Amino acid sequence: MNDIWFYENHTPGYEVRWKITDILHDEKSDFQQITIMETLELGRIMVLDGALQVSEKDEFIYHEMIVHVPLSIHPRPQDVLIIGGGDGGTLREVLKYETVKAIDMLEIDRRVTELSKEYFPALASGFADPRARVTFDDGVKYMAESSRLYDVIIVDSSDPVGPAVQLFSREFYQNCFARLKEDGILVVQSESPFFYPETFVSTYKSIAGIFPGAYPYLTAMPGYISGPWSFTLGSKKYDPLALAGDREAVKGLKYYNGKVHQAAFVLPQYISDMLGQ
Ligand code: SPD
Repeated sequence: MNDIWFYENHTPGYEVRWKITDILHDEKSDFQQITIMETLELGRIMVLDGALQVSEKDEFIYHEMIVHVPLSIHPRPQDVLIIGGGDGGTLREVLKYETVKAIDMLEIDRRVTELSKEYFPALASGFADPRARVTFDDGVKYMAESSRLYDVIIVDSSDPVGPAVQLFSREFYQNCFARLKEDGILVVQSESPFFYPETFVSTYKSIAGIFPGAYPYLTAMPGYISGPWSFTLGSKKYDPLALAGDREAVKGLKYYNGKVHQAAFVLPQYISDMLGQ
């Protein structure tokens, strides 16, 4: 194990490597290759089909930003749906809201959750909570067939390849809109605007074509591709910059706060230009 590296290939001209100190698990599930490794820099990581999904060291940034932005905008989130998010990090953060009564989670790959429970107990701590109802099935099918309504829908997907492709489709976002209450909020992870502008722009345009308000926001994820990482929020009613809830209500966060919330919606000019703003 002296000189083993995990290479993440991003584009034909760009790859990143992380020094591996141990390979803990490697399997082909029904949906994807799942690898769990110890790294020198990021601690323990989970990799799906060669793409880093979570690391012990930086997962708090992604999970706090995908959850606390929409849940701070909604004045009283009670029913929340998570599509994907099998590692449990998003669920863990949603459970911090006392107003939330029920969380449905649709994860396509049962093995991601089973392995997270085994290797990432800090991420998977929410699965035992009675408010969490976890179903291992196709989130796209669920959105097309369900009649349940939600206050907030969070799409915590992997990249738009393999099992996650349909989670980036206009039809899927249309079904999300239909499953939200009249003041509901959708948030999706929408990739790197710098390296994957097509995905970022098409996600924004799809959501902007369906919701009264579409709002991209940014963070920086050290373990992902470099530069900003984006999320896109679709809102039926609320302005994301006019926080209705108590933005400091959730204590003990490591990344998100009210100022980060406001700043995240400020887009650099090259990103605004992509969106025609
Ligand atoms: N390039 C990797 C993007 C992964 C986004 N999803 C992460 C899931 C964490 N719960």
